Amino acid sequence: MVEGQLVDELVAKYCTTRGYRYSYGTAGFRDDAGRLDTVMFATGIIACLRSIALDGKPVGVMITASHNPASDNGVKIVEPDGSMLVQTWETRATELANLISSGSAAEIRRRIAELVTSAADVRPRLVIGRDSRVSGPHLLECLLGSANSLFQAQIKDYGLVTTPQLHYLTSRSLSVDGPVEEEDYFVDFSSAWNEITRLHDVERLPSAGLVVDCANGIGGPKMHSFIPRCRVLSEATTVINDNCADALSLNRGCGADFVKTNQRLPDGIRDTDGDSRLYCSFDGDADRVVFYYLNEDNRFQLLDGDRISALFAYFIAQLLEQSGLRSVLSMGVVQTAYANGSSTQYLQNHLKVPVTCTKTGVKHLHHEAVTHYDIGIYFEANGHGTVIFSDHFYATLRTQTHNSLATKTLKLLPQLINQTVGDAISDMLGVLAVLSILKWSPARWANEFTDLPNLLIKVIVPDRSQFITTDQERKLISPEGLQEKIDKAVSKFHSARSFVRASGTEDAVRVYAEAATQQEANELSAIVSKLVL
Ligand code: 16G
Ligand code: ZN
Repeated sequence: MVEGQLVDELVAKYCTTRGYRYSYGTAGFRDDAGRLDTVMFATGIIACLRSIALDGKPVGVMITASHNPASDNGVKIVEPDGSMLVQTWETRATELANLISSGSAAEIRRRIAELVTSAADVRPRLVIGRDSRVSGPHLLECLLGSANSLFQAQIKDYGLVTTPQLHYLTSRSLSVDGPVEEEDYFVDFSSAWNEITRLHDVERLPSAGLVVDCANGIGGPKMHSFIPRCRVLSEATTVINDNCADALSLNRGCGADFVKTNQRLPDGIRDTDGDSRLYCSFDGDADRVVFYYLNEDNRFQLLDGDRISALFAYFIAQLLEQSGLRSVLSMGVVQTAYANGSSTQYLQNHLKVPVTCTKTGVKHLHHEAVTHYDIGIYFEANGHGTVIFSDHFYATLRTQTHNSLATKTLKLLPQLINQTVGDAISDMLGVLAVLSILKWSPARWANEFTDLPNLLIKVIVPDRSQFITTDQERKLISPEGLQEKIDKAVSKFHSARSFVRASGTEDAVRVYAEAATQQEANELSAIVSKLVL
């Protein structure tokens, strides 16, 4: 039985940000860091209850606001297998945070007592990490305030880690008896890299070096720990924007989101640097990566999530063919409506690989990839994604006695790729391994298809909740009549497509337009933007 007085004391001490409305959205709770104390306290309770409901299995908690400005922060809960929190529990998290934020003292006391006493007599286990934001330690204290005082949780705090590290360490804590350390992450992925590059006699990268922009986030120090363990890369890699001690520089003028949104080089790289190097940018918590290079005219060329999917699909299809497994193992790509139409055409018509479209947000893509394919490749155009391999994939490869180079490579790939969630470091390794094995320069990679010109803009509307979509966000059913008008506008342009959806992370709607020429895409975008206002 929980003492009412204890609850009162804890709420008074840790829930100083009351009166706000909170919502556990696409990527957990996210807000200005100064408004999150109450959310963290509520998240401590929900994470413990989730662990108890799963018989004391380790549940992950990551404190991060990814690519948001340095003054924001956030938190998300990770299932014991490393995947995102199941949806029904997202609702519970939202409800509890709002009750503590706005309920009366008596209501809060009653609800918390109910939750704690109805939980089975199991000691919960939490695996915690945070990114480099200065608000992290204080928010962690608020989370521990409930997890320790109400549940006496068993806690493993990994301190500063990337989001994908936390997902990986959570799933390892489930599968391994005994202590799991951050070192395991470094060892597992660097060993896979060293093995696959040795198998293919890779002695150099197919570009004149690699430059990694770490968004001045937690990816910077992690890359410095990781890269020296990797053969070839240790000599070929330059890490920039790695100053996570300068709190305000996080995601500022650099990082995956900046590069993708502005379609330009981040601070720290000049277009006079054109020297056939390959560049990539992580976001603030290193779960997203996009690549780019400077072409012969020193012009910036982006290689985004669509390109990463296409590269993996090309390579794995070839391996399946060579090992005679193309008809035994199913492989498909999952995209969102933002995927460039050319990439979808390329996958379906050129590579003959099935493509499915889902709603925006990693959990939707992940679910689709797991449900449909033995090898499920999913990337959002913004660089969020990974490749996942089914039990049937592993079982099939175990029965392969004739170990050709292709079969050996297929066996190694799953170890190189963090399957729990998109991971900038491991995705980067995957891309570099494929490029090195194929001996493809960045320009050769870009040559596979030409993107349709497009434009993505944000429009501020009075009420974005009016914009309700269907068909994986490709069509509007509300406001009434708007979709017909968009269709009519689209029909006036060549190879055109446009859709409108409410953002899940900002108070705005997003308008995407794509057409045969940039001028047409811009015109279409202007027409549709006017229609939504
Ligand atoms: C979140 C999602 C990201 C998605 C973005 C869309 C996760 C971990 N993150 O950041 O995948 O692309 O939202 O934002 O799922 P929007 O709804 O504002 O367009
Ligand atoms: Zn992120």
